[in-house]
Amino acid sequence: MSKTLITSALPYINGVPHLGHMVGCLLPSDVYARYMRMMGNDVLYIVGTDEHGTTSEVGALKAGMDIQSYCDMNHERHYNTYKDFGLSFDYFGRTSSEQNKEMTYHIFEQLDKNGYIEERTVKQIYSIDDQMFLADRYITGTCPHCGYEKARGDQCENCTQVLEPTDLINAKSTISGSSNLEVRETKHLFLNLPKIEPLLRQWLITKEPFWPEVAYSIAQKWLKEGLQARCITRDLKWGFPVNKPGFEDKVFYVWFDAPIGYIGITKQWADENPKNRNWKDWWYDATNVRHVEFMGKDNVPYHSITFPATLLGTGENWTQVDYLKGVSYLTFEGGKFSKSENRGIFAEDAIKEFPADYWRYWLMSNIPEASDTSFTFDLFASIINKDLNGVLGNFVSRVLKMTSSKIGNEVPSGGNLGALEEKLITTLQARVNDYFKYMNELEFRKAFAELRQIWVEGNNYISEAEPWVVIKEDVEKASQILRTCINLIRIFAILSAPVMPTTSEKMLQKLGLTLSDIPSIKDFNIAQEITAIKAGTPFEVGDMLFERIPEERIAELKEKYGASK
Ligand code: B3M
Ligand code: ZN
Repeated sequence: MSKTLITSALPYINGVPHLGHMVGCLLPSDVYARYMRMMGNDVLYIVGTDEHGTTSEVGALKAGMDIQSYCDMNHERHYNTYKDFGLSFDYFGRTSSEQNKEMTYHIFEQLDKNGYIEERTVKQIYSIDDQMFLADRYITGTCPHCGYEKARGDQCENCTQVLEPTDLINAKSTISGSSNLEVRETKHLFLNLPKIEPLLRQWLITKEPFWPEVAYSIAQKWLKEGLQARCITRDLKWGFPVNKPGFEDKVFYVWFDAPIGYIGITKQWADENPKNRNWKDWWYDATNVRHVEFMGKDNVPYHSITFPATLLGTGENWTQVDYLKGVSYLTFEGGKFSKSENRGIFAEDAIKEFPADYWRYWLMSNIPEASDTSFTFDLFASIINKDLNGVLGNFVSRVLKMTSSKIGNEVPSGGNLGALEEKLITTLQARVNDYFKYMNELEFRKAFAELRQIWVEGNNYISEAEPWVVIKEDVEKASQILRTCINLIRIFAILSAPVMPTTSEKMLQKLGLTLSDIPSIKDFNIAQEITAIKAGTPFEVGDMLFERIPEERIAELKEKYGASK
């Protein structure tokens, strides 16, 4: 069985996840993990919180908590939110774990031993009013490359250029707003990227045909502009103390230990069950592992350049990323999500408004793949109403209600499949093949457009077959049509499971089935699946799968979440 290692970018512990985060890495990684499991692969799906850095220090300060309790509390909060969204990770860990410390130390030692670490005295920005060295992202100013005025000290989100804080023009502290900053000298450790570059180029060439454009082009842009050594230590208290004499009072930079966190978290997972699990099977001298990473596009440079270079520099055989799914930005009603301005819908609130599957389906079928996409409540409601309630929900309730009232609450017997069903089988098989093809290629928009078409085929079939007319003259034939439709419900449930796991269970439940009864979908053969449920099987009509979102509700939501701000 081939092994698929799936990782989602690790959300910052202090951040409040909004729909953009959900669609940028968490949801697509889950959908893919579910799909790959159903395809019969051995899947390990890892997520967790990214806990170090000044963002956490500042977050704890604002919350009036010590940093450890602050992280413990927020870790729990992230975990619950993602569980509510139906994420099926195998382990949800933390970058601050002992296991990650061990990994970080080991990797650093190898890099140092191989001559890829250098000491440099650097000038760093010290905020006199805040009484601290300012972490990169707590300094904003004008980007020297594109002139964007709100560039952060670590990266310009406008042109994605990675920056050093001293590059910024008119810098100020975002903690206090003070521009009373001075440059002080301090000694730091640097990862010598130019020295690793030849290895990196060699490695990257092997990825070209497999990476989506958005990821590959960002990596290439970086290489073209020339790599520079990156500082991997910070003058902070919160983080892993540097394991090198003379640097013990510094900590590793959050972006050094965060991606190592994928490995550290895997070790957390393995440590919970050491008999059956071995982190090395996935990460170290591992064979037959395909590693797929999911992230927002601003994270691409770290995952396509810095982290691979870090691993290459160890000289050891670490599992590298095979496919990097970089996702563009989701905007909110054409603007930015902002917690402080109460603008946009955040994951914790979203789930109180509608069930997870509504969000999962909307977000995945509108995922910003080629370019940025805007979430609007109008679009959201229209898709829920048309695709989910209209196409899928109505088909299910119409079929079950009709069968129940005309024939009874058991799958009807009678009649063999005819020409219309042959046509249905051919059309559906072609669509299913395309759906799987797009899922394999991680082309989610195309995949879910195809899934929708699959549901539409069900509606087309019942309209053409007209069981309500046929039944007046030929009960046998009408029974066969309805039995076929009930089998379509099962097929739709299975195919929808990666994106709408709860709805899928609900659909199967109506037929006395559950997802765990479904064998691998690897060779999904419609001709066989269409007769899988036999005559005589009891079913329940039950509730409607979805609720229509009325106009008034849309207006209410827009108001509540600052859509017109
Ligand atoms: N925490 C950035 C982010 O959440 C960062 C990702 C780390 S992935 C190893 O966007
Ligand atoms: Zn810029």
